[in-house]
Amino acid sequence: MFFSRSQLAAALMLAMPSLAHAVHEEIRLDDVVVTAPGMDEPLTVVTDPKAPRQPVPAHDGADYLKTIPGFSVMRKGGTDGEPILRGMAGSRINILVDGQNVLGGCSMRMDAPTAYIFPEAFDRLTVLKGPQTVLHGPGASAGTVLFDRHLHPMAAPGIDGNASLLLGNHGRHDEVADLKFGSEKVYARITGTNSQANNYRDGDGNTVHSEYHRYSANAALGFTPDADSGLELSAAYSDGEAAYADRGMDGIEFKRENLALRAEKRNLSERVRHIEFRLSHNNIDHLMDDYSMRDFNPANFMGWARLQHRSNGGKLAGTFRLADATDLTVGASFQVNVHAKGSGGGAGMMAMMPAAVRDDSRFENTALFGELTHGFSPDDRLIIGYRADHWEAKDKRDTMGSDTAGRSRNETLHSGFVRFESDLKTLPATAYVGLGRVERFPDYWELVASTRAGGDAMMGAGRQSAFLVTDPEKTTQLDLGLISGIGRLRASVSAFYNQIDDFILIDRNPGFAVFMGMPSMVMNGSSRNIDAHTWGGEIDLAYRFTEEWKLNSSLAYVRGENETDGRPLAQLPPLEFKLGLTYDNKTWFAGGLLRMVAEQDRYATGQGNIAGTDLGRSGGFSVFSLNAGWRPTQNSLITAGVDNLFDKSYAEFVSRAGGNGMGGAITGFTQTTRVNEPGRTFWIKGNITF
Ligand SMILES: [Cu+2]
Repeated sequence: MFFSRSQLAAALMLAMPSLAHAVHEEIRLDDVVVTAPGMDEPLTVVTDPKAPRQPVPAHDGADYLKTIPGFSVMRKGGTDGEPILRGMAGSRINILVDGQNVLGGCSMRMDAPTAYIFPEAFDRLTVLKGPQTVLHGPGASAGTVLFDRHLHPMAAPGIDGNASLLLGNHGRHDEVADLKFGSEKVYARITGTNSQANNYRDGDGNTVHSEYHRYSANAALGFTPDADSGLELSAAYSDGEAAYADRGMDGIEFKRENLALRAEKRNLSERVRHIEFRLSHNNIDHLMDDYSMRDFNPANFMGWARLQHRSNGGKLAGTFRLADATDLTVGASFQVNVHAKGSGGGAGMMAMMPAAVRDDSRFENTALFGELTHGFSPDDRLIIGYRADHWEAKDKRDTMGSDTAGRSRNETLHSGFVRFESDLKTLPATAYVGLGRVERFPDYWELVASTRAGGDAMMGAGRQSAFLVTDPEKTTQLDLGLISGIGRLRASVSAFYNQIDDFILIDRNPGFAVFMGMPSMVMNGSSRNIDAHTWGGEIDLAYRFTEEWKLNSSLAYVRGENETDGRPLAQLPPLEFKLGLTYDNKTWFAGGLLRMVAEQDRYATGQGNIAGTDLGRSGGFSVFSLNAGWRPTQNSLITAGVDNLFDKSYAEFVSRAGGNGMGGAITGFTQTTRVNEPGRTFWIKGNITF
């Protein structure tokens, strides 16, 4: 993978032994079942995506992120939730799969980038909070999420890998196999995942329209002529279907075809520490309809829609040692995303009427970036970064669909940050303070899938394009925090305050859109710029009171204001607290997890982001879960759990309306204010490594 800031920091640490980092190594308290991974380095959380997690995640990236303090997930059904970091969703979080931006296709946001990520196929999950890196892509004002596969030579000729099997109630079963075979110089890696679940029941016993089936295959051929060099060519294919509890359609196809090439070289010389090159192609083909996975409802006359996103991307970056304690990473990258759309109206025969899929937009980004790390002393570091993004976007719709058809816009945006980190040996602790600014270009969903604000909901409002009027969003954020390890205690605090100029707000309002030349009533999303600020943070704490017993807890909070409208900023999750107690004697282990979420009485009904809008007040809840497990051998692990032991009926504040079709309830399902979370869920998982 790419030479990240943490690797850079690690490289510097070699030259300058740091107490705080040594402390982390020593008392890093790994949980067998991951419930709330803590911050290891300033603003960085690293977790193993192959480890079991509680509550049992759906087989896509969002639910894996939900265990990390600061993240929440907007539920739409059984899978494909929308990840939200500190209340920020969509392209405010830069989510990369092996360094690639995989943008979903759905204009109704069925497929966040995480819908195409099957975490167990990856080696490492890294979260970088805040606008404190410029290396990974544009616009990441809330943070960066990296799902990575290692490009390492094999230790010895032969075969290694791992496999897992998961079984749960409601027909849940997952199978994963990840195999690597070859020698020290060349390897082949084949990974396959399959996951299936029926509709789950909420705590009241109501069935939620949520069944899904997902599968993926990945094949890679790697050349590793020496320990410092690697070249890998890979191909990936995945598809599946998912029922949605919150809307008038289901996802019938989520096809991803991917080809990628990456090369890296480490330690070329004293001066040239690392060179990295990547090229990738992604093709997303998504189909949704209102008749394949649900009963016919005469109120539904939407038929089907096919949406495609074709992306090409590339990057070249190098890290150079300018002086003993000064490293500079510089690079360039490009990305081209072309979106296409086709739809058919009506149900039954009408739905079969073919409509051409044609391009509706093209977004092009080229960027130059640089990040410098300088150690003033063995204990003090300064990290600064700057990034210039050139954007070119084109509205490729016809005049029936958009009143800015054929128009283009060009913009050059600037982002940067400065951060100071210090290892305070007397505490001991590592403290950091950073100031960052991100200029984020509006994404496809904000510019093309949403109309402009102020449309008068008259016939043809769907044509009132946001393409030329929605401005880039500018976030200026202060981050500060502390990571400490004292004896048996390990704790971290991260706090932030930001001012967001031209925050892109989505208003949900009734309007008209044109389907197949016919005006139809829709709940129209429109985008506009407002000024806002948010503040909050996360605390995590772990205390090992004996060799076997450990307590851990986390707290996350965010609060925000829409200054333009004088209302609370929408889609911000309420205060959340987690408390876990685990016993582990190296052979047997067991744990309990209490998750408490406060009520949310700060909301702005009808306002939000591209994934959803506020539904009103939500009540607080507590959910209790248990897990236990056994390590039969060093290379195998069996875990089992009960999530939501007391079968509590509850929903997250940031959610979508439940059991909700286009013209009322989804036939055969109960309508609920929000999509309720699963009731009592049993699961058992086996992992083997070989
Ligand atoms: Cu869709």
